[in-house]
Amino acid sequence: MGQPVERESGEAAQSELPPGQRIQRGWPVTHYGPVPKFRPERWEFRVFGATADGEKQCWNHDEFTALPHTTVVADLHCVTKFSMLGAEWGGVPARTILDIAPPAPAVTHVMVWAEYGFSSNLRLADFAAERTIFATHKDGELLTAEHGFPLRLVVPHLYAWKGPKWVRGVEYMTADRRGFWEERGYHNLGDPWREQRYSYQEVPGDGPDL
Ligand SMILES: Nc1nc2c(c(=O)[nH]1)N[C@H]1C(S)=C(S)[C@@H](COP(=O)(O)O)O[C@H]1N2
Ligand SMILES: [Mo]
Repeated sequence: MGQPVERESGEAAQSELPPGQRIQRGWPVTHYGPVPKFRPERWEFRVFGATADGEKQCWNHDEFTALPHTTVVADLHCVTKFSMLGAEWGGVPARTILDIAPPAPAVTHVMVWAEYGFSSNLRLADFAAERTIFATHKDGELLTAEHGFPLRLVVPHLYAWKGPKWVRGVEYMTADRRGFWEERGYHNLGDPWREQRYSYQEVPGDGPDL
């Protein structure tokens, strides 16, 4: 797809395979636990923790759906070694959330929370990256339940476990804390171009003590 593009992080061109990955035909479903049922009247997206004004902010489903949308073309790299290339994700950029619900200056990391307490931690810079998106659509179609409807995070430059399906909110944090898979043996940072798959590969500074 298109010409190779230089990226700040040294990330290779979009739709190139990171080391150790192979292309998967179709779109497999990969997650831990059951697929949650979507109840629109109970759904809300919450931003909490170290916000700039100390208040939490909530959007119901109609309000969240009304936020400005954009599209991002990005690959999905599962740590179990399959990749899906060139999907077009539609949704709300993470940067928009940072703009409308700004973090306090001391915030360094975020925890992205999903149904059933699933979570993943990200450095603020990874969350704020230009292509990080809360996706409602893939290739012009609403997400299906098993792929995260009504909302999933896509962090194009990290392994896919860093993008929770069935997202319900973001916690702003002033120190790093491990999320669900990061506590269970996956790398705290998860850069597929550096093959940061497992926590035993971490070097001091990559994450909080296990
Ligand atoms: N809530 C939740 N989100 C999750 C996971 C999970 O276990 N729970 N697994 C992650 C992993 S490991 C991958 S590879 C992708 C898979 O997304 P897909 O099923 O749409 O291909 O979802 C990610 N998001
Ligand atoms: Mo995965």
